[in-house]
Parts: sequence; structure tokens; C-alpha cells
Amino acid sequence: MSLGRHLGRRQFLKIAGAATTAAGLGAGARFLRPPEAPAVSESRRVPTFCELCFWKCGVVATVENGVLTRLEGHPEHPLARGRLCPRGNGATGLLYDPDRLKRPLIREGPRGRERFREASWDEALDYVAQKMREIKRTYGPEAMALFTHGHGGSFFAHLLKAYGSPNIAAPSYAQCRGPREVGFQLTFGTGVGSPENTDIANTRMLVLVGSHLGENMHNTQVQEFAEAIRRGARIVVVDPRFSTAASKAHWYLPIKPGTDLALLLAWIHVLIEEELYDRDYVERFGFGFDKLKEITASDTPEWAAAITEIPAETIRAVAREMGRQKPAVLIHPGRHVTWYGDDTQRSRAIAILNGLLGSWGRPGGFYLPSGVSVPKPSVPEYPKPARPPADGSGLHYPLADELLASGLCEATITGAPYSAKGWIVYGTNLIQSLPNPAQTIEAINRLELLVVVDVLPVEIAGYADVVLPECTYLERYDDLYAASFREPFLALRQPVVEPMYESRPGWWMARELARRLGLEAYFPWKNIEEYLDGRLRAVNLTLEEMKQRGVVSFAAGELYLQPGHRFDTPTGKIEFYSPLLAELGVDAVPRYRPVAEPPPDHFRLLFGRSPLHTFGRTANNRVLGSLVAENELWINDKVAARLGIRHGDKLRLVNQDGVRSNPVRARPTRRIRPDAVYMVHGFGHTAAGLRFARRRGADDAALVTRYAVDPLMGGTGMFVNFVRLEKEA
Ligand SMILES: Nc1nc2c(c(=O)[nH]1)N[C@H]1C(S)=C(S)[C@@H](COP(=O)(O)OP(=O)(O)OC[C@H]3O[C@@H](n4cnc5c(=O)[nH]c(N)nc54)[C@H](O)[C@@H]3O)O[C@H]1N2
Ligand SMILES: Nc1nc2c(c(=O)[nH]1)N[C@H]1C(S)=C(S)[C@@H](COP(=O)(O)OP(=O)(O)OC[C@H]3O[C@@H](n4cnc5c(=O)[nH]c(N)nc54)[C@H](O)[C@@H]3O)O[C@H]1N2
Ligand code: SF4
Ligand SMILES: [Mo]
Repeated sequence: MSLGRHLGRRQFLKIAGAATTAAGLGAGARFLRPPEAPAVSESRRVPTFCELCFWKCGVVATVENGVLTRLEGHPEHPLARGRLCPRGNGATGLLYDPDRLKRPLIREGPRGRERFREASWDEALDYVAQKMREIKRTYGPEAMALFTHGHGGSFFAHLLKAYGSPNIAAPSYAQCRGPREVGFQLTFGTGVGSPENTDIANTRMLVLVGSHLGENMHNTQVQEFAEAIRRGARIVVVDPRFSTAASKAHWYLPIKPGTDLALLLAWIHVLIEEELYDRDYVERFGFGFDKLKEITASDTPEWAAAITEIPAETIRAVAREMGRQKPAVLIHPGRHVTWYGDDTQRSRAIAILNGLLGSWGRPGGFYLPSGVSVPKPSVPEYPKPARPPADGSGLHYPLADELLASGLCEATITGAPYSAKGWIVYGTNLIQSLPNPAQTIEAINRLELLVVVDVLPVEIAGYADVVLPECTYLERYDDLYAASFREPFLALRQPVVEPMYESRPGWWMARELARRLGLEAYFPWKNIEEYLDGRLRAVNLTLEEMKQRGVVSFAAGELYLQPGHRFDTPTGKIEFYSPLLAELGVDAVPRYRPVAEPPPDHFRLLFGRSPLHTFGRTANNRVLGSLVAENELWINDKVAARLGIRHGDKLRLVNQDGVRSNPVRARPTRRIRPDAVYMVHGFGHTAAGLRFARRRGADDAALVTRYAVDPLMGGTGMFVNFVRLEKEA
């Protein structure tokens, strides 16, 4: 079936006739078209999926005379439902970024100086393969590590496993959602995954504990959030900063940073004491309720009020409303939850609260997703690594279920349990995404090989021995996306235009390296089309059909809990008390412990997301940059007045270890507590090649010299840094 038929003729004409993108992006999109562009003689629409962030919305691209002119939401794609967020619309600014990496590069100067010479693909790949062979011979295959983020990295992961290394990590675990996954696994036997199984669409009460939906622009969730508001769902926002979501809330709780666990425990206490929890559900599915009751007996709202600075009456009132609206109450698990080092326990308290309200597996709480399995071509078994992963996950952090990017970095320096000698870094700018950049650089300086696969000359690329320029997601095939969702679906990423310059897709690089390493048996296909077609035929589809449709949905499984449900926990129940945690000698029911306070004249440094950017990956995008080009520092207006700081003043932040930021403009506002300052992450680039983004705003990561490690899974809490402010002359 053709996509045109899906869209209907009226919509098709609208799309084909439009030269620019959505309002606000028009101006930016226009300058990317060649000025002498002739009248449109050829217009195509190509479905694919987005990679401007990791949500992977379905896209329909319009290409006119070979130029990408418009991106919009795929109407049939469950995550897009016909709409993209502004970043997805603005991806033309990535494709046509004049600063893109264009050819393979080999380092000439010292690491970090960004001095390279251009090389042919053969030379660059031969170099990498030879080094990889040397490292394997000298140190064993485990001494190669892969850092990867994003859908395109899958073939590199496959390559590394075939090579014999277990060391594959993404910063989206220990620097992002790892604690949440572990907290929910401990309680319900399963994490919430991505896309999260939150049933915002049907909720009657949504509680956001620092998850700033609306600035955090995960498309589907934002659409459902807007619907929930329209339907009159109760919204509660807990955040030291009056976020966009807070402006939609019935209750806004300006919590003292780092004290959320006390609030969550007080809510648990009230639900139990006033018997507002779902008694039937808890009896049927729960384990350890009596212990939970006993241990939280003293966690009263009055106790929590003194800690959180939220009045006890407010805490009670919100808990009572939860009791009224249950089970269609969703205490949102958040996503970036590596805050204070107690994050698994805080996430577990959120899970317990949802369990008490009976919301797991119930409409308006968490639905039960189902997936689709699509076999891969058979290849030889991966060799079994002689050593366990180097990141310490199994050793020191018993509950980590993925590798720790921070742990691999630390092991590279300490050699314990052993060092990585070579890193491949695919689609992650480790200088801005791992805590303590000085440590990351120290690790890099010990490497015998650093390969960076990226689309832009970002900071990490400046340290590479070899830079491999990938083409953007709009110019390539990647592996299929088989999603677990309400209804499982299968989506295809395909090239919308030909690769520009000499950039190449990741699958091609991985396969070329495999050939050079004698691992071609792991890539038993002529080209990616053959690989994809083979996989698709196994589920009665073809590549031809998928190229037309872009996405295919399958029938949903059972969305909500059935009476005899067995949870995948050790007891088979929802664990309100965790015998496993007791065995490990840690709190079996979460307990609150205070975090360090800012020293005098210092503020806690908090950070989050801009609705118009994704981390640092869009800071150089001139389309999005025409709307928001730099970050600002939110500071309480009274504090600012006391310090003589006015709107737009340029400030430098100096952290507790003396690290100074780039200048950033002040934004005095009533919308933040006096004890914290806030900025969005991803600005303050220093790489010379980012000619647009360089020196715009400040980089929070540079100030994250300290981090609090989660003892259960190794996550790095990063809201534990303090800054004072210096005014620029
Ligand atoms: N200080 C601080 N640290 C953080 C965070 C924070 O807010 N503050 N957030 C944390 C969170 S939540 C996460 S998930 C991580 C994210 O951390 P990262 O995964 O490092 O995210 P980005 O900074 O977006 O880096 C993505 C890199 O991929 C490149 N890229 C973009 N498209 C492609 C492509 O198609 N192919 C290839 N090969 N490369 C591509 C970009 O140019 C960029 O260099 O960071 C974590 N670290
Ligand atoms: N536009 C856009 N959307 C994105 C991304 C992006 O880069 N751009 N990245 C995506 C990714 S990978 C992730 S992980 C998510 C991250 O998004 P979320 O998971 O929603 O949020 P965080 O970044 O953890 O949290 C930021 C919020 O927490 C508040 N906060 C800080 N300290 C505390 C505290 O002690 N208690 C409470 N209650 N709140 C606190 C901050 O004021 C801020 O509003 O966003 C995703 N969506
Ligand atoms: S949420 Fe926005 S940036 Fe992320 S995949 Fe969807 S459209 Fe792209
Ligand atoms: Mo994240």
C-alpha cells in the first residue's frame, strides 16, 4: 500500500505544495535551499524515523529536486500520530549543517588539539583494524570497549561481540535511566523501558516528580499529556523550579532539592494510615505490605514537611486525592533520574507508591506492553569473553543490568579490574555526557586507540586517533526498529537522500571492519537491503513494502493485569519489601537520608532540557539555533537582586572545585527556589569545528566534577555540584 493512500489526497497536496516547514521554522528552513533552486520538477515523499532524539518517531520526508524540504509526523506511526516535536521538524538543519564531518580523519597533533589530516576510507579503516588486531593480540579482545548511543550503533555492538568483547555501554544507563529501571524491576519484576509503558492517555491523576514533560519533549508523552490536561486529569508537579508542566498543575510543590524520597515516603505513610490504598490489589498481588507499613510508620507528613519544605497539609491533600482517583493514578517514573546517588531507592519508592494505588497494569497507570520478534540471519556464536566486563557492574553494583559507561571510563584509568586500551565511540559525546570531563580526558590519554564515529566535529572527536564520518539518519538504512508498545510495531529507517560528502552509514563501517578483522561470517549479507529484506520476509513483509509504508503495527496483547498474574520478582509478587535488598544488607524499604547542602554563597546546580534541543547534539543546528541559540541561567529573582544581577547579565559559574564555566546570560525569575540555579544541558561547546554552537552559553557537564554513585547499580548522581556566580565585566 502506498503512503499516499494512507495520507489521503488532500493532505498529500498540502505536503507536496509546501516549500517550508512548520511555523517558526520557515525562515531557518528557507536559507538551506539553494537560492537558485529551479521550479519543483520532482517531488517524493519517503517514510522513515527520527533520530534527533531517542524516541524514534515516524517521519514522512518531502524531497523536491533531490533536496529535503520538509519533515512531518508519520500519520500511521504509533509514536508520532502525524506529528513531530519541533526538533524532529528541524532536522533539515542537521542534514545541511555546513560543519558536518565530511571525510575520514586521522590525527596529526596531540590528543584534544583537533589537528587532523583527511584520509581515504581504506586508509582509515585499515588503521583501525590493524590497531584492533594489535590490542587483541597484546591485551585480549576485552580491552576494546564500545560506547554507543542511538539506534545506529547496533552493528558496531554486533561487531564488538563478534570480536570478543563484553564491554559495550551507553551513557543512557548509568547517566540517565538505570536507577529507574532497577527500582521498578525490584518492585514489579520489570522496568518501564523506552518508550515508557505509562498510560498517560487514560490517567485521571498524573504526578510528575521532577520529570519536566513539555520541556522534555518525548512526542507521544507530550501529546498524551496535553490530552490528559484537556480531559481534566489532576496534575501534580514536584520540582524546585516552576517548569512548563508546573504551569498546568493543580498542585505545584516547590520541593527542596534532594528531598523527594521524604515526600514519597510521607505519601506512602498517608495512603496506608488512612487506608486509601487499593486493599484488594495489594492483598492479591503484593508481598511485604506489613513490613512496609511498620517501617514507614514514622514517616508522617509533619516529618516530611520539615525536610522537603512542602506543608504537611499539602502532602496530605495530594495523598487523599491519589486515594480518590486510584487506580488511574500515575506517579511518573521519570527518565533522567541520576540525581543524588539515592536514585534507585527514590525510584523504588515511586514504584511502591504506584503499587499501593494499584496502578501497575491498570488503565490510567501503566499498561503492559507487548513486542514483536523478528529473527536475524544466523551467524556463528559470539566467542565467550575470557573476562567479565571491566566496568564493575557485576562486581560492585550487583543490581546493574547494563554496563556502566562511567565504570568503563574509570577502569581505563585505574586498571581495575583491567584497562580498556581501545575505545570506539559511536554517537555519544562523552566529554559532555559523562560526569567529570577531566577524568574522561585522563582515560582517553591512556588509550592506544580512540575511534569516534559521529556526524559532527564534536568535542570527543577532537581527541580521536581516527574520526569516521557517519551520514545522518536521513541518508541511511539502519537496523529495523521492533518496538514494545501498546501495540507492537516494526519501523524502517531508510535514506531520504543520498549520503552527502564522503560520509557513510554505520552498518557499512562495521561490516568493512569485520572484513578486515576476519569476522565476515558475522555479516553474511551483500548489502543492507538484503539483510533487511531477509529479516522482513521472516515476518511476511518485504523491504519494498516497508519502504512504502515505513511502519507496520501488530495486534496488541493483553494491556492490563489478569487475575492470576505472576510478577517476575523473586516472590512472584509486587515487592513492597524486598528480601533481595535485605540480603544485600541495604534498605529493603527505601529510607530517606539527607544529601549535602550548598556551602555559603553557593547554589545547587540543576539542569534539564530545552524543548527545542536534544542535549548537545542540536546546538549546532542552525534551524533550531535560529529559535534558541544558547542557554540561560535561571536564578531566583530576589537572590539576583541581592547580588545585583540583572536579566541578560553575563555570568560565570565557579563550582566547589574551582572549575569556571563559559559565560552564560542570567535569567532572574520567581520560578526557581533561592537555593538552586538551573540551565539546560548541551550548550557551551568548545570544539572549533562547531562554528555555530561554539562559545554559546555554558556547559553544565564541565561543572559536574563530583558525582554521587548509586550503591545499588552504579548510576552517577550529578545534582550534587554547587556553584557561585561571578559577573563578567
Ligand atoms: N552534565 C550532564 N550530563 C548528562 C546529562 C545532562 O543533562 N547533564 N544527560 C544524561 C542523559 S539523560 C543522557 S541520555 C546522556 C546522553 O548523552 P549522549 O548520548 O552523549 O548525547 P549527545 O550529547 O546528544 O551526543 C550524541 C552525539 O551523537 C552525535 N550524533 C548525532 N546523530 C548521529 C548519527 O546519526 N550517527 C552518529 N554516529 N552520531 C550522531 C552527535 O553529534 C553527538 O556528538 O547524557 C547524560 N549526561
Ligand atoms: N527537548 C528534549 N526532550 C528530551 C531530551 C532532550 O535532550 N531534549 N532528552 C530526553 C532524555 S534522554 C531524557 S533522559 C529526558 C530527561 O527528562 P526528565 O526525565 O523529564 O527530567 P530530568 O532531566 O531528570 O529533570 C529535570 C527536571 O528536574 C528538576 N529537578 C532538579 N532537581 C530536582 C529535585 O531534587 N527534585 C525534583 N522533584 N525535581 C528536581 C529540574 O528543575 C527539571 O525541571 O528528556 C528526554 N526528552
Ligand atoms: S520526540 Fe522529537 S526529536 Fe525525538 S524522535 Fe520524536 S520527533 Fe524526533
Ligand atoms: Mo537520557
